[in-house]
Amino acid sequence: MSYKACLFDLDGVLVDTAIYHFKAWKMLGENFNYQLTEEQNEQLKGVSRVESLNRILAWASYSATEEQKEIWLKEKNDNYLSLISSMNPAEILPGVVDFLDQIKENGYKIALGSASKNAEIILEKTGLMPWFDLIIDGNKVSKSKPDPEVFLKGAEGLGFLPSECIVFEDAQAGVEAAISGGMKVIGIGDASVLSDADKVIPNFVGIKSTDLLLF
Ligand code: B16
Ligand code: MG
Repeated sequence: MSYKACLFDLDGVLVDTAIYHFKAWKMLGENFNYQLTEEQNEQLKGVSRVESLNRILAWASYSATEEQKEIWLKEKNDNYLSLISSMNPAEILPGVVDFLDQIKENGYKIALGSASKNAEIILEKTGLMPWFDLIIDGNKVSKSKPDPEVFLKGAEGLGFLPSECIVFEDAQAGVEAAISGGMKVIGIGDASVLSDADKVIPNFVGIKSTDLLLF
């Protein structure tokens, strides 16, 4: 298959913002005396903000009104925004810039497919924006991963069939989204967690655009 486009998840693939999400959710948990663990935070990767809050409240066995949830969603995001306010290009994950340079030079189109509503801020702060032909983020979709909407909109927006796109994802929900969208998916991280992906690589170090022909 000759691929025409690469669709990248953001958090955990291009930058590591999971640590900031974790800190911001932990701060929020103090409101209802709940201590979020790192293992639980793993299960929030790729999951939307609303769904993340619902999961945390369920773990805490805390039932909140819709009004209270709105207040807490804003509070969590305010905490998160202040934590990411000093992000910079040094926080781009290893090998990413070299790989983006190579695929751009070789004519592949590049899109973002992220659940985050803060994706554009992060791309600006880290200087990653110029590589992207299209941004599909949490503001542009109504269904979150594992629904394939974010990646299908990416393929359609670039003018390609799903089968012409390769998705790079670090979360199980995102891997499922790519598969149900009919796309090839490369997992970034731990092969035992991302076992449904077509291939798993630990990161982009040493990955070349010619590897796209082998995936
Ligand atoms: P926000 P991704 C996801 O981004 C994160 O992995 C997930 O932890 C977060 O809850 C979600 O974005 C929503 O983020 O609160 O910034 O809208 O991995 O899909 O790039
Ligand atoms: Mg991710």
